[in-house]
Amino acid sequence: MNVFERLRPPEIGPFRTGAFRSEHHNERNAATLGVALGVCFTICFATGLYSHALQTPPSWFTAFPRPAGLYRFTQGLHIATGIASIPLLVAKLWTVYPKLFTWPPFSGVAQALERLMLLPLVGGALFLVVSGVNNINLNYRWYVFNFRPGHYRAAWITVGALIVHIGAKVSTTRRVLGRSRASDTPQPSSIASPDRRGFLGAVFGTSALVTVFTVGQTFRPFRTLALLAPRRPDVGPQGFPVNRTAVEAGTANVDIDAYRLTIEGPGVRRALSLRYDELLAMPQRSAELPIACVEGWSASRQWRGVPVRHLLDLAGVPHDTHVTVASLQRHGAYSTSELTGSVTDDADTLLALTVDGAPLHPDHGYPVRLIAPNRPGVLQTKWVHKVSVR
Ligand code: HEM
Ligand SMILES: Nc1nc2c(c(=O)[nH]1)N[C@H]1C(S)=C(S)[C@@H](COP(=O)(O)O)O[C@H]1N2
Ligand SMILES: [Mo]
Repeated sequence: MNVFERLRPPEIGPFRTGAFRSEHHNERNAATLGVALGVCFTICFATGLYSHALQTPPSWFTAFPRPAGLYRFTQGLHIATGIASIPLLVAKLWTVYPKLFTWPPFSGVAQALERLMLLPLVGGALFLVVSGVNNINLNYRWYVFNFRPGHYRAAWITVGALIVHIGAKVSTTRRVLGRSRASDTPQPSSIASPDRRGFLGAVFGTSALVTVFTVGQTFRPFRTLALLAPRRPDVGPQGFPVNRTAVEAGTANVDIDAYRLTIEGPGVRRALSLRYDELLAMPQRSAELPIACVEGWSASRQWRGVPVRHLLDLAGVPHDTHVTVASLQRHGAYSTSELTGSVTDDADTLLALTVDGAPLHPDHGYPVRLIAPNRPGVLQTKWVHKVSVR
């Protein structure tokens, strides 16, 4: 006799036989929701790794500036899919939670391990959505950890546990989902009742609704519906959002007569120091490019300014050179950003002076900001005053 059989818990509460009576706690619901969650998490993982690589490039990765709107799409998708997965996750956990009370809890070492892996799987999944939603709502104060490293590690842990989970459940999933599709014979009522379809319909419907009410933050046709989104892409100075204002950054009162943009460092042949009016008098280029915030909102604008490549040519800097752009903002993670040669050499990588035909609003980086194709918003440095070449 198995030790768990002898240690059988009393017939009370959730351990009673027949304690869970809802017909929705079934394998088909669990499998259907599992497949949907698997798809969502795979999309989140891939788009998240791309976002990570752009901000913290591993040695083998080089940012590519085209297509210009790719990051806008991948990060919009990350947030949309992440949010869509919340109702699915809640429903999935509700569907399977009676299994917590099955007895015996496991019948062998393999099953014990598989069930143990549910801890990182469930914990990691909950952590990802809670930390993610918290981050896009700008609740930074609430943090006891650093969002990016925490979310990043949780993603690896969750996906690792997910792979084990898929391995353990693939045959059950095939069995319960294959059956109804393959046959035209009538289904037993507990399996394909209108009620069961109603349950999944409600879950997927909720998921679709929360998506519709948030994607407007990046998908313009839905912008008026972005009721659940922290940002509306058309609200803010000059008609689009601001992440850190000039007052917050300490760059609100730039003395434009004293302002100089410098191109300097050991890598330049001729150091440059340019006044604002000299910049305005240089050859300008226009480009329509999005600000694509890592938090999922994005807004496409018409920018005009001096191509970074043009300034580097004047300074005698060869092509394919890595540069650092620095802001007048002294502190904070976004006060500088790195541009690889592939980005600096793109004709649309600009030090922008105007947006939609008007000088930049202080909150959007007056007098000069960086704007480059296919780049996370955090790297589109505002209030730029220096380009350093090593
Ligand atoms: C509601 C759900 C989610 C939301 C709102 C969310 C939000 C975010 C945000 C805002 C970022 C950008 C962070 C930054 O660079 O500052 C991010 C990055 C990332 N996310 Fe999510 N996320 C969610 C779910 C997930 C899931 C389910 C996974 C994986 C399975 C995932 C994996 C990642 C990864 C790997 C990164 C890159 C982190 C880094 O740059 O170090 N996320 N997420
Ligand atoms: N110097 C500086 N530049 C910055 C930031 C910042 O905090 N400081 N925030 C970045 C972030 S997170 C985004 S999304 C974009 C937003 O640009 P916007 O405020 O003009 O819309 O600016 C980026 N440039
Ligand atoms: Mo951002």
